[in-house]
Amino acid sequence: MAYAYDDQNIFAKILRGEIPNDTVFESDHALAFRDISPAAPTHVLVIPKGPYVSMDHFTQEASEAEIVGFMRAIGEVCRLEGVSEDGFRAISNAGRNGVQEVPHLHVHIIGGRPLGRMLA
Ligand code: D5M
Repeated sequence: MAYAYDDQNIFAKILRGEIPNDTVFESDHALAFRDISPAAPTHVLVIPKGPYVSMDHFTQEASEAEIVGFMRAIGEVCRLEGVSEDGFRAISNAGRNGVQEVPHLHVHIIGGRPLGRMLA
């Protein structure tokens, strides 16, 4: 499947510095910032700096350095936010069925309170 990336999406604009964000962590390959509408005391979005729509797209087309950099950023955020010990949830919504609002790959890191079971 070919993926069309829309470079006018809001996270692309954040990466270009066109709109502000509350940055938690940044590296060569990833940016992490607070979700504008937090679902829990910790709610951080981790995004790759490259133009990828979803986890599927990313793991097909990104370099190993980008993939490693992105995954390491997720761990860094968990440690910086202090959610490693009590636990957290990492979610990446994709496409229509996944109800993805912003078509730039992002992982939600949610924690800081008991989250309950979630499989739907
Ligand atoms: O969720 C997209 C998430 O992105 C949603 O939780 C709101 C968040 N969002 C949207 N705009 C911004 C800005 N400007 N800053 C921070 N967070 C934002 P999904 O349904 O997974 O696509």
